[in-house]
Amino acid sequence: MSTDDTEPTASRAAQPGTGGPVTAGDGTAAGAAQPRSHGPRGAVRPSRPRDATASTAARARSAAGGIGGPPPRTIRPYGDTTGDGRVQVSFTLPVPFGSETERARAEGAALQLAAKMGLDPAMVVHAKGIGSDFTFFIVYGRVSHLVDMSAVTVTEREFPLLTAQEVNLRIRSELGRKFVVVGACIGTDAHTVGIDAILNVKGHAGEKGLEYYREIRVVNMGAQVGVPDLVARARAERADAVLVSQVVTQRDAHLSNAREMAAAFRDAYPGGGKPLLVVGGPRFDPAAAGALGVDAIFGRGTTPREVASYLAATLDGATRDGEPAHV
Ligand code: B12
Repeated sequence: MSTDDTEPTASRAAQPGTGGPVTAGDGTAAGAAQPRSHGPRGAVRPSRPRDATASTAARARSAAGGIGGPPPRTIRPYGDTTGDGRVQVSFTLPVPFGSETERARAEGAALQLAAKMGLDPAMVVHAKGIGSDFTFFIVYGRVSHLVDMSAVTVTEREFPLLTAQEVNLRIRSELGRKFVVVGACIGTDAHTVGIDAILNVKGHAGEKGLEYYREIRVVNMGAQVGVPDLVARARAERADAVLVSQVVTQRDAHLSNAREMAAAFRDAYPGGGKPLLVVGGPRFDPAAAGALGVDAIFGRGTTPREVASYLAATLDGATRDGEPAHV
């Protein structure tokens, strides 16, 4: 992050410090990383941050903000008092937390990291050993970075949210038969709660799952399904859409599995007509569908109705023998 995104030094110095049991010795802020968008639920999703254009001084002036009046253009985090810049972060370091010396070293390591992340001052408010070699920390501190609200952009949902009746009607009128969905967790992933939340009739967040929709036929293959088995089942069922869940993201397994799945379907349907490929899970970036070779990505907090509405929206002009129309 450029220094243009932080407060002027004078303003920073005017802020009172928190003090506390252990504070960062190294006040050098290397700059905090920009957060990635993980595509929260709802009609709008934040897109990646773009460079701010306003001057530092103008942003610092509007940073004060306040209650009443127009919403401030530039804002800071709020911990104890409005705009004090206080944030809380948690992380684990591979350091022991046994003896008194180990604990002191562990907290020192956490504070060094916090300082490099731009927290100044920072204090360890919680530390707990995890096994013999790891320590979990919660660090509370002040960041000097500003959020330029004028640079925040959101992506509107590109399809209307329909009721179950509207989805059924759309399928009946556009397809004249049931819409077939094949779902699975692929690779070694055994986290079925997410895909079940979307597919099972009991649903999620007060909404019934796709099994509830009269015009949708659901085949739920469950956990740890191999890509070849998924492709074979999708073919056998003449699937209109394949819904894949990936929750484990260690070593970016969710990305490589999604790419592998997309490639396998491309190979299996060389003449076109492959089912819609939809992946979901809490750590996907919904903007990455194209890069992964799938048609859509749904992130954390997705509800069944959103998915059903998306599937219905793809039906315009879709035929089994041609490429489905995408939203
Ligand atoms: C329950 C759980 C388990 C259960 C799973 C039971 C089951 N049948 O699913 C059990 C105990 C088996 C388990 C095992 C493991 N787990 Co676990 N588990 C969890 C836990 C606590 C909750 C996950 C969950 O159910 N969330 C609720 C659902 C509803 O949310 P969701 O999955 O995000 O789904 C929503 C959206 O993402 C989206 N969505 C999801 N999929 C799809 C698909 C489509 C098509 C669409 C449209 C939408 C969609 O819609 C859903 C509804 O909104 C999480 C931690 C957490 N709090 O999230 C860890 C967690 C996922 N597990 C983790 C780990 C590491 C493991 C193990 C490797 C542990 C181990 N060392 O053995 C094993 C792996 C097993 C395996 N082979 O996969 C890590 C994953 C880390 C990572 N990011 O890679 C987590 C994050 C815990 C952690 N912080 O370390 N786990």
